[in-house]
Amino acid sequence: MLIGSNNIASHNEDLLKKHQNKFAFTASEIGDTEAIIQKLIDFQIAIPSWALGTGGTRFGRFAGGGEPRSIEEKIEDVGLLHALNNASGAISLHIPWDIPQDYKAIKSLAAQHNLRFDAMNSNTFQDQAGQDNSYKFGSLQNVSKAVRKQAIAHNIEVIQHGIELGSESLTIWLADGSSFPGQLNFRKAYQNTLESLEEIYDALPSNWKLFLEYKCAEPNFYSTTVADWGQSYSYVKKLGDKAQTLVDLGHHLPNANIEQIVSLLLMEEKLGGFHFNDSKYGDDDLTAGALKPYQLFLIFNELVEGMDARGMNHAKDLGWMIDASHNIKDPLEDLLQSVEAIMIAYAQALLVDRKALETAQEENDVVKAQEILQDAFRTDVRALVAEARLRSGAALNPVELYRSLAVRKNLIGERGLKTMATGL
Ligand code: LRH
Ligand code: MN
Repeated sequence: MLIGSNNIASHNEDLLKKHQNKFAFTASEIGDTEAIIQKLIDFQIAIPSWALGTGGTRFGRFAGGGEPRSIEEKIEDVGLLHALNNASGAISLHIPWDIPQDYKAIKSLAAQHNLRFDAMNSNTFQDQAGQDNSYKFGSLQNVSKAVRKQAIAHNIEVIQHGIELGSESLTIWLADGSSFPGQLNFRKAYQNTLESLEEIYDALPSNWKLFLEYKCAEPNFYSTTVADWGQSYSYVKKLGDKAQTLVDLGHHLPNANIEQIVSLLLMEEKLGGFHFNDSKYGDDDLTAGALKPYQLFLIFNELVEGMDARGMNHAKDLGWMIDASHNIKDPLEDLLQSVEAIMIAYAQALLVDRKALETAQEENDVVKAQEILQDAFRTDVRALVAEARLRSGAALNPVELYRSLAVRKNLIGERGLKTMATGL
């Protein structure tokens, strides 16, 4: 299903007056509105190819219908999101869930939808049909050299797919670990993983990045071989400049101070990118900003401060990706809400009066410092984010237009009720 500029134009026309009033008020409250809007227009968030269908848990999966049946239909769905918010200009593929059969055709289809290919994701956490060796006891850590060799070869194959598609980064998340004390020799597991990562690192083209994603638990429930930022940091530090850490917001132990981790990794030039989502208990993969919008703001506050301290390009110098799983929401509506929440947190972080905050910090004026931060967080920036969409040819209210065009009903009409997308 395609959303044409005429659909967007008539939608915006209906909402324009109300938007202009809100925008005029917001702009009157905020200085430097133009610079902020340009930054919002430039900011693109990659959509995970594995989160375009209904997710589930071991207790059940409630399919919503009209799910993409192929990589082509996944690209169309991300193209649809991008047409609605002009902020989803990239797709992140997961191999083997999305193996491109015809690179040329896939690249031109993506180009038709103004999409580029962001980080490629390898998968050594599931056994594929006909696979020689099982990853039951891990992949890069495995005591068996044959298993490690197989996992290394898979990652190098994923890099090859990415080179053909114009991607410039590989994300490695390892389920590797143990579920019972005594099961694993931690030192050997670390050494095996490091040596395996070194072989993968050596296969990276010069302009590529390797993102090592950490996770505190699941599917192993006693130890994870890349369990936290410190372990990921120790690997990527040893690997070299092309290796950096990837922060998935749902991969932390309860009450972890993620914004402090982000600040440190950024200062150490070892922050590669993000998997945005939200969670209350574990790796819940819920809509970004749905439960902890203040934490998302505090993370962007550290990002803006740390990136400006290093003169980094906000839009280009880090990997901005969503990683979510939709158990009850329409996957595309959920993704539209996540992008909106991320853009709002970024816009609020751009509002923070950095000079005044620095002065308050230098004077240990704790109350003033909180006032400055919360003034930005409590500023309604939705009209700014909407204005950025309006100026870039997208919809003032993406979810409302998605619904008024009955997109899901149309997709079900095209694809049927029982279709199931590859992924989680
Ligand atoms: C692991 C993870 C990883 C992906 C997978 C789909 O929990 O966050 O980023 O490979 O989800
Ligand atoms: Mn992730």
